Formats: sequence, structure tokens, C-alpha cells
Amino acid sequence: MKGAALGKFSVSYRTEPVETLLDRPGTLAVLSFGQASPQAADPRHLGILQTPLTPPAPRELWSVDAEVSHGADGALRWSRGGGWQFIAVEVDEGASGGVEAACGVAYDRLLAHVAASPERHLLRIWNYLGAINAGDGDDERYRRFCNARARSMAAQGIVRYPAATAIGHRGIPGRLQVYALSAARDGDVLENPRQVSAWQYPRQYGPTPPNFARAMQLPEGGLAISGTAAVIGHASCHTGNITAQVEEAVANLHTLLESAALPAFDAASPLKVYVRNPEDAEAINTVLDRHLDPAVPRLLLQGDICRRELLVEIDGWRFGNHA
Ligand code: 3EB
Repeated sequence: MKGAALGKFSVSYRTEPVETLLDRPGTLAVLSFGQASPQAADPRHLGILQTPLTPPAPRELWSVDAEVSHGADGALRWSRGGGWQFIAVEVDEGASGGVEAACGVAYDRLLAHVAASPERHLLRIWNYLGAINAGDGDDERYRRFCNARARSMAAQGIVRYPAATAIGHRGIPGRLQVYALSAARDGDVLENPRQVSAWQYPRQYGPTPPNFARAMQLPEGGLAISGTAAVIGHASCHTGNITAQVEEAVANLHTLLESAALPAFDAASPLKVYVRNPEDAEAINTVLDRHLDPAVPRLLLQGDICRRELLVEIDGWRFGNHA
């Protein structure tokens, strides 16, 4: 089903106070960094537990050119307008019985909500979990998260995966944060010709390959780009070399843009850079200064990447100028 045209959707980094952003017409969501979500606040305001590395960090604003309604139902909150929906679920592992159980709870809630909503196409999802690399081999928490995510998606009959990010945080232990974008019209999956599709990763990375697409072409144009790291084929590369890892991640990003016939990142292309070791921030910025237009908004956060040897990962958006 094609459905009606969607309104405009955009994401930007903003320095205004949260109340100012929430009061703007068309605000779908506001993300604040380095803090937990405030209790009983506007459901559109999500606190992200990862520490910003360039204080004062801006907030992230999701906007639509339409009227927005919102609500909350326990651990899940949503807002919708113009054919777009923001959904967030936050779960504590202690209350759910461990990382796999918590992930199952979060995904079951999220997927059921999306399937029952007018914005039933899941396009983009972020997963932030504590101590993502704790546990050895197949007991690693990221791998257990992948098991649960796959089970929930299979139970909902999802066979076409959204773009995604899965990154660790060092905030409240055991707090799982999942948030997502869905829409009333579907997008188009975009894979990276330099990389094996994640859902086809071989067994060595865990019992369940990660269920995500490298990028999602949004129904009204624009590209939502998944967490992108120094992975070629299915292998991590440049272990221990932060400069080379950033260069490889940027090369992967540029390949995605080329595949979508999109021009280079610009002022409407907010990128988020997840940095394992905060002391690498300067080296990372040096490489990014070399490869990105200075107008490209970027936000560095401390975040642990899901493979231990990976030191940096970049996700983001490219709005406008669509082919
Ligand atoms: C990779 O390329 C790096 O499990 O949702 C990137 C983006 C990665 C999303 C996920 C994992 C995920 O495999 C890791």
C-alpha cells in the first residue's frame, strides 16, 4: 500500500533549552545527552545515557511540518505527526531478568506498538545498552541482545530489517534504551557493497546475526544511516589504529551515499560519532576535519562499540537532494 504523501521530517542539533524545543510547532522528539530521561516529563523528551565528549552538547531535535500528538504507556512512549512516529522504550534489566529478557520485553512492546499504529513501517532503530562487551564468546551481552532482537522480530514476522545502531553506554547499569522512527509509508533498504549484509554474518560473530540494514532510504527522500564502523566484508579492520578506523568508517559512509546517488554530507546531514576511548576524540576530529565539509553537524559521544576491537562508529542522516 502506498498511502498518502508524508510531511517533511528532519533532524538537527540545537542549542536551545529543552522547553523551547518542545514548544516549537512540529517537535516530534528531543534527545538530551549525558542524562537519564526525566520522570513524568513530556514523553517526547528522551535522555540518552552516553556522555557527550564536546560539552556543552547540543540536543537533537526531530521535527515534522504537521501537528504532533503524543502519549505514554508504561515503559513505552510515542509521538506522531505528518505520517511519522517516534517511539521509545526504556527497560531495566533487573526488573526483567537479564539482558536477553529485557531486550525481548522492549522489542515485543515496540514492535507490537508499531504494528498497530498508522505509522506501521519501522525504518530506523537505536539500541543503547550497558556493558555491551561484558561476557565472553557467545555470552557477550551484545550477542545475547542480538538473540533476543531476532526472536522478537521473527515473532512479529519482520523479514525486512530497519537501519540500526547498537552501542554501549556507561550510565545507569542495566538500563536498556531503545528508540525508533516509523512511518506510514515504507522506505527502501540500502546495503553497502563493501560489506557483507549484517544478517548474513558468519557464525564467528555470534549465534544470531544482527538484524539490521546498513541504511534506509526514507519514503520522502533522505537517508537514515546505520552505525558504520571499520568493517570490510564482515571483518573488523585496523585493530588498534584509530586514524585508520575513522578513515575506513568514512569510506563506508561515502560508499553508502554513492549507492544512493546522493551528494556529499552537508549542513543538513547530522552525524553522531560514538567513541570508545574519550582520549581518541582529538584524533577522530582531525580525520573528520579532513574528510567532511565543515558545515556537517557532528556530535561525539562516549559509546562502546559492539565488537571489542572497534574504537569508533558513526551514524547519521542525509536529508534532501534525493535522487
Ligand atoms: C557492524 O558493522 C558494526 O547490531 O544493530 C552497527 C550497526 C553494528 C548496528 C546492530 C551493529 C548494529 O557490524 C556493528
